[in-house]
Amino acid sequence: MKKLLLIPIFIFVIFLVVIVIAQWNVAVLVNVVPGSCVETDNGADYENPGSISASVIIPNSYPPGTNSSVPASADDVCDGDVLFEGACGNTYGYPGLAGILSLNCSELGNYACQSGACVAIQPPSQNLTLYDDFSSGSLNNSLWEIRQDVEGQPLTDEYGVENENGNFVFHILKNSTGDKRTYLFPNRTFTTGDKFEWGSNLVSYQDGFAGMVLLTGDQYIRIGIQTPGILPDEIGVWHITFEFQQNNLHILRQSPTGTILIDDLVLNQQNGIYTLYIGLASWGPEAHMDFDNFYTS
Ligand SMILES: [Ca+2]
Ligand SMILES: [Ca+2]
Ligand SMILES: [Ca+2]
Repeated sequence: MKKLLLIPIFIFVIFLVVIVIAQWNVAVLVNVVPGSCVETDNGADYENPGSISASVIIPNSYPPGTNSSVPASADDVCDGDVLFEGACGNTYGYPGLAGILSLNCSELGNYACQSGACVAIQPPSQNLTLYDDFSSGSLNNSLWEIRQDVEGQPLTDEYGVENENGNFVFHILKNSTGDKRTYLFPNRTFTTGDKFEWGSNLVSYQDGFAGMVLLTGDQYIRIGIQTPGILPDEIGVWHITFEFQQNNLHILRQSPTGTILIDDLVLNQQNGIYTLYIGLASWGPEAHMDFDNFYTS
């Protein structure tokens, strides 16, 4: 009986390895009620966070030879740079199998595991140095302040440095009614020649929200980075660059799927002195963004 089971398991594993090219390993493999396995992404799909659920078959100790089934589910999760990915065997012609596979995202090249998927890391522009990646696990008060919007709305329900899937980030979450906003405020000024880059991870949202940057100091501009219906609102890590040029604020946004958006905003003063608020405004029921990997010139 056991030998019979091992053969399809072996074929299933080999088939996965061949089909996705990446170095998947099998963490868990179980027999499921045929056809009961469903998942929200596409099998061994490292690019998209997903979840899997199935009726798992458990042999009964008595009477011998009989089985029970129990419902089970799992989300794709990260442990450091290792992705644990649920996959249904029916995607690969094995409706009676389901597995949790693991993949070290760094083996794909310039990838890291973030929020249940392997995502491409955007290398920082040349000549930039790390400002903060929150790897200390707490907010460095010499580098940052947490601020309300200059318009005075209350702070969001959650904010602070948190470990999200093995990586410390600055986490902002709003999950109650009302218009709430939280910003990270770098304790430094910017002027002509300065650059500031970061990763802005739009994790989830329902209805009204905006990833926002406020330019303050010698000029005041409210800058929407992501917002549904007006600006792109792709889920995932956005790579944002602010470059202060002579009388011009050059903004580059690279979306998770690689779309590049460039904006140039007129700065009225020559070599003005500016500060930045970087954060999230939400007036819908839920919005979650994480900020990480700030680089500066
Ligand atoms: Ca999957
Ligand atoms: Ca996946
Ligand atoms: Ca980090």
